[in-house]
Amino acid sequence: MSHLAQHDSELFHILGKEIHREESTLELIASENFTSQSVMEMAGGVMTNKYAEGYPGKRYYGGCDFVDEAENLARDRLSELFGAEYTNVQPHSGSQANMAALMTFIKPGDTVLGLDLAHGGHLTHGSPVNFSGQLYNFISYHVSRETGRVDFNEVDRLAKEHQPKLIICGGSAYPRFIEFEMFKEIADKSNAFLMADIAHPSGLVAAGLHPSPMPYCDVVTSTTHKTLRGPRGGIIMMGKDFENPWGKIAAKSGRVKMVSELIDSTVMPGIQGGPLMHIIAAKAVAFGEALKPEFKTYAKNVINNAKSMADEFLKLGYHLVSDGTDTHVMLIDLSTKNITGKSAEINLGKAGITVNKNMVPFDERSPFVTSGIRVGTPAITTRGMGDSEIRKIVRWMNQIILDPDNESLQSTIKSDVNALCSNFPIYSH
Ligand code: DSN
Repeated sequence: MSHLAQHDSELFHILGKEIHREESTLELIASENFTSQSVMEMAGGVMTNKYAEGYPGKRYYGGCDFVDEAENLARDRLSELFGAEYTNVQPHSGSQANMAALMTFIKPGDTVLGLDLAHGGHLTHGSPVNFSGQLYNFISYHVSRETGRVDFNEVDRLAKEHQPKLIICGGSAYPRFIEFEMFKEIADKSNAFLMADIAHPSGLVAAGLHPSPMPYCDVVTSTTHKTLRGPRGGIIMMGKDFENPWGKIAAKSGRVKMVSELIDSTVMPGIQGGPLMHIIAAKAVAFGEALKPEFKTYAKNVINNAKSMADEFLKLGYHLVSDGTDTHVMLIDLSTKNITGKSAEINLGKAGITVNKNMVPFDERSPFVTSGIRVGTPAITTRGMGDSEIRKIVRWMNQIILDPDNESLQSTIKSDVNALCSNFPIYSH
């Protein structure tokens, strides 16, 4: 740090402001978290210097002995964490993990079912502004208006009608357990591959507190920086590897290639070049942390805190999509509160409470305005906050949502937020 201060005071100053922001505000964005200092040390370390295109033992560059050790450790720990026979730790992000999985299992133009973005899905699950919606024929399924949960009658009907090659389950704003078993039944009936995107609940899955996709899904993708609390990045896994059904032959041996080999080559050289070895090594650190018993306690606290948060919002008369949560995330429909998601995000931000505006199912507003906000507990739980802090935070949020233009209220709450945060420091120095 002193080097940065000495050699680039401009960036050092910007970094200082970001550290202060993270320490002094309440991070309720459901996809964010605070990594350990060990993870950051590895992510900021010398492995950033190394080119290592290829995979351990089969690189296109010399000098890879130690990055090979780090990548092997990352893969082994990840396999142990999720009970996965195959893992790939190289995707730079969740979107690249999804791109690699889709490009391995299906061809451009093929039909895929994915959860609509406004109903909790993700850009890479078929949004028309994303590669997924542009390369493949995505058909969206939705949540039911009554329950806020995936409408399996619709998924079943769409699968029969469109005979998809692949179905994606999971998303970025789905507060309930992903129903892998139900999706598997439907995928089997239409002979479709089943892909799970567990970017959001992966830490809860790792802790055994959310059902595992491994017995049901052909391929599973995730990010590493949300509930899993690692560095920013992506991963791909398979519970069981299998002979590829497309008859692709390995050039040298003449044998049929396994799907794992196809995924590996889709990631590199298919869509990525040099892997980020510092990040892969930092993923290994995070997976090691997630294998410890303390991580299970953390994940349990994340869910308990989300339940307290949901309970307090419901008591105050808010409409939560699906009426609550099983996980770390809640989607709050503000359409009866006379405020847009955009205005709530801005005004809560002025009081030091960070959330993101989010479309809600059947939203009539645009994604830039929205009728809802998404909130989550992974980051504040890492700080050590619990039930009483959570209820206090929700009451502050309620005051601001009911009186969004009251600047003096925002500034009073901001001081309270600062005081609360100072009792729960993230990094000790
Ligand atoms: N942007 C992520 C999220 O906030 O959930 C998903 O990619």
